[in-house]
Amino acid sequence: MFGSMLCFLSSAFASNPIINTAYSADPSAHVFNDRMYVYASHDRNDAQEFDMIDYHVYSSSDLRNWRDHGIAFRLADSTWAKSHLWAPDCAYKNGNYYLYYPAQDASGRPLIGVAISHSPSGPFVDTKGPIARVHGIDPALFVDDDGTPYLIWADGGAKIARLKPSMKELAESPHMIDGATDFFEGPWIFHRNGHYYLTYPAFKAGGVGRGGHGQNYDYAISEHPEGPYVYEGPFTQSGPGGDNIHGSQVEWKGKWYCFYHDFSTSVGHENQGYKRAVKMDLMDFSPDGLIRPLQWTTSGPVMLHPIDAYSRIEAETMNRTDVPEGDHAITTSGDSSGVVYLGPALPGAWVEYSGVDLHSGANTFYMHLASATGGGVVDLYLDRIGGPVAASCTVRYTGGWDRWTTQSCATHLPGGVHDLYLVFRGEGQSGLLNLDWFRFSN
Ligand code: FUB
Repeated sequence: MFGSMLCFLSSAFASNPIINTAYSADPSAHVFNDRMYVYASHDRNDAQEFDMIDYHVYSSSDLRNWRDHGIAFRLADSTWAKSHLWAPDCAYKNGNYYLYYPAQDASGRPLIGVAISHSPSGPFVDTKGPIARVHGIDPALFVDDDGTPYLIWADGGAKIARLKPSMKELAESPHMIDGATDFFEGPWIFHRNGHYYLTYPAFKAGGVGRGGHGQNYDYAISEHPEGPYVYEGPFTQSGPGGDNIHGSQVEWKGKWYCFYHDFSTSVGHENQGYKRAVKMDLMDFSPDGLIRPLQWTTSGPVMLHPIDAYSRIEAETMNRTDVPEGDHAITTSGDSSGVVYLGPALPGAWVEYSGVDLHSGANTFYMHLASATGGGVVDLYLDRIGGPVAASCTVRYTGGWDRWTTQSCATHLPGGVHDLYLVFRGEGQSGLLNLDWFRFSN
């Protein structure tokens, strides 16, 4: 097992991709209730094309550990969509969160629907029918400082229209945005220092195509959200694995971040072109407001604050696990009551929680878990796997995969802030345990 940990160790401290429990793409990021939320496309492990069927929502308070909130909306939840749940976005208005999703209807037309929730993480309930007068894909919502909402989407160019306060109807006829030179898809608007920025994946000389030249990620600037915009050119381009790039830009606590996807975790896999990975990096602007070339990193941005080990930590809020389809990967699941948990944990799977503050030390480790098998052993490592095991906790049978119980074990962990790794050990190819949450005490 540890032989194959070597590549993991060499990338210690990495936080990109930010989503590891599944392939993901097209991140639309928003700050809601002092957390960063990401609404992303979900590329299935067995994807043969972009024929997606559901969305997960992700969020983080520290920009290092990301919570997978589970399935927030399914194709089957739509009143009209039949296939291809592509790049989504979300907006808040008057106590409701509105999920905008593009999909194909029964005739194969690309249209855009709206689903509503009282929570930014869903689940979202569909409103009847797609938005009238909108044909296209890749909806993005821009709410201006005065509260005016705009819907932007891709339909042979970047289109825009104001929305009515209902957030489900256009307040004006859609029109093409002027100045989006080389536009391909995935428009996004943000406002900074009095300027409106339109960003979008763009045609690149040589064309788009698998194994081809990929896309540029271009931008243009205007004094009004609806344009006209002045084209500025690319600030980055599609990354490892080529093909498309698509994302969003958002400010939080005085810093600007760019979310995007690449194909770095599926290079060499069958159908890699449909298996993407969401990343984020710090953005930089010149004094005159131009976007400086985006530096892709594996480290990602600085973690905003440590996690309190003495508080309940949702097991599905992690920095990393092995890449999707990796031998040591772990994913998330949800039960019928809406509880999202980590699991089933297979022997050899590992998960990393970054920046866990153990205060003066920890003498007890509590896990809220379920196991229909022997449960195996959870080994705890601090700061790296491969060094001494910090603690080993034996898990007991709980009576079933949905029989949740809290089990504890004695630990003698030092104080301070550490990266915590849980490694699952035991016999049982159908899984050792499901882990809902954990915490420590002194
Ligand atoms: O994820 C499916 C499609 O691929 C998106 O809608 C496009 O923007 C491209 O990223």
